[in-house]
Amino acid sequence: MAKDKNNFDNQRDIGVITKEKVKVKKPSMYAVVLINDDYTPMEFVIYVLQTIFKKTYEDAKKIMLLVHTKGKGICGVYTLDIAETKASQVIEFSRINQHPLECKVQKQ
Ligand code: TYC
Repeated sequence: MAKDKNNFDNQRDIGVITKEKVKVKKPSMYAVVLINDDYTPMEFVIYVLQTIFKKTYEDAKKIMLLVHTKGKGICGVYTLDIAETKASQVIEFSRINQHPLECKVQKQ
């Protein structure tokens, strides 16, 4: 094998050294926005925030009151599939319990 003084095999080690640049994009994030209404009981909204959005009672109450006074509010930010699943769970659970609670998914 023909090697030079640096132990480099001139016959075989030919070609272009390339450096692969792997680009990893962060996924787009989506907020689940809760909408106020005049009929859904406050305790029901708190329960929804605790069970579907894993909030503590105190945080759930704060979010509920914010939505109640401001008209809407973010209950969590997730990737699209998770945000859509949580929004569907809110609607389904509310309808089962005959409440008109609404929420929507909003791109961040
Ligand atoms: N406004 C409701 C009431 O007074 C409570 C409520 C809060 C409803 C937040 C919906 O997303 C909501 N009972």
